[in-house]
Amino acid sequence: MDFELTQEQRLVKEMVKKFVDEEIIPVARENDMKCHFPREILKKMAPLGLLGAVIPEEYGGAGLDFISHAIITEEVGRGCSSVRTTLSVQVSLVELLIFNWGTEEQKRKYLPRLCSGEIIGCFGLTEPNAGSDAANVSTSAVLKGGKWILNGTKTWISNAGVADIAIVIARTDKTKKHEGLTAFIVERDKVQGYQTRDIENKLGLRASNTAEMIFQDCAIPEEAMLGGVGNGFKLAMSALDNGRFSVAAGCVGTCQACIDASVSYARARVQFDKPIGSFQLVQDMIARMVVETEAARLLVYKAAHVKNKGEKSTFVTSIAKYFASEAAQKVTYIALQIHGAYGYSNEFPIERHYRDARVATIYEGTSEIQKLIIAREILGLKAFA
Ligand code: COS
Repeated sequence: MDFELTQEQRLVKEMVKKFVDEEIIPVARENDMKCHFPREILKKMAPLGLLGAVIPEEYGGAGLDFISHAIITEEVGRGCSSVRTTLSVQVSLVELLIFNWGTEEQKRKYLPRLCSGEIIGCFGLTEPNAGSDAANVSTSAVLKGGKWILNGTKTWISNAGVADIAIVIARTDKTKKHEGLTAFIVERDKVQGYQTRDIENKLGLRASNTAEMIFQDCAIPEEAMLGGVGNGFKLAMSALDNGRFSVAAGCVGTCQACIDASVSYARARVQFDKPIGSFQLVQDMIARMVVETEAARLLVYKAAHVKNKGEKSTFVTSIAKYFASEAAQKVTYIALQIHGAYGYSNEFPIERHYRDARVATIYEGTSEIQKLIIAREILGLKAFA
């Protein structure tokens, strides 16, 4: 076991840290206030390889390993969870899904354009009645005259309102539950009967896009199917194995941002004639933040290690996602406490991190779902059949 980063991973960290400090952090507050989706930042990330870190170079990616992917995602999360969410969807849910399940033609068609930022992707699984019960999808896909006809509504889909392509999980067989689902790639500007409606007034992630997708007799080509008829549920779960990893890495970044801000605040803020960082109760808070963050980071790296070996990573990923997203709740809470009233205003970034972190224990599978996945692996017993 080697806890040292490789030379390549260190260089990646240095490069992305500089990018985040110079290009993401200075505009994060304003983008949050204006609910502005920062497409211009994505354009700058692409040439650095940040939009396709783990995709092989032959498909337009940077060909990096999953530890590097974690480092990039953590650093972006340190700057802004809205940008990190967009990145997580683009790389972990869309690109890796096409890379792992697509035909050679689909990979060549979409991956270089996704990695270069020419197109943005989204992943449509969740529906009004299919959240934690992901197999309960009712959006239908029926093959008629050589076209798949989609009907139904997806909700809470990150990037949907700004995405050029959407991976959509739909029901192709009503007589089956899990095996009745299939995935499709929908190209927005090539179809009719597909609309999106932005979800406004979110607690956090205000500079990211979240939308509903509405399909009404939307005809897509037969070859738009991804990964085989009946494989939609497995494909969605494998996407979440990567999406949850990315959320976990982003949460480590949020935690690190809170530590950095709290340390400098606790050194500078004087009360009772002393920097508040010299009080033991504040030191207790700093120590708890550091331990939570370090443990979360190591769990993310462990999941990355399993992914680098090409092994199934559901179990370790759920552990990392559960721990890191819960850590982000605790750490943002403590950071706000250290900042006192100043933390309650957006004059300091803590207020934004506090709001942005909240969704991390909910999206891409709640903490409760992660615990069911972890426990059933150990027990060999499922909570529900
Ligand atoms: N990769 C590949 N295949 C997987 C898989 C994975 N990570 N997880 C499950 N599968 C397969 C199983 O192997 C099983 O196939 P077989 O019948 O051939 O063995 C099939 O998929 C059904 O799996 P399972 O029995 O685990 O399905 P459940 O309905 O019990 O799934 C949970 C339960 C709760 C784990 C699942 O529905 C889930 O993760 N829900 C949360 C959804 C979510 O995170 N939504 C967030 C928004 S999406 S961005």
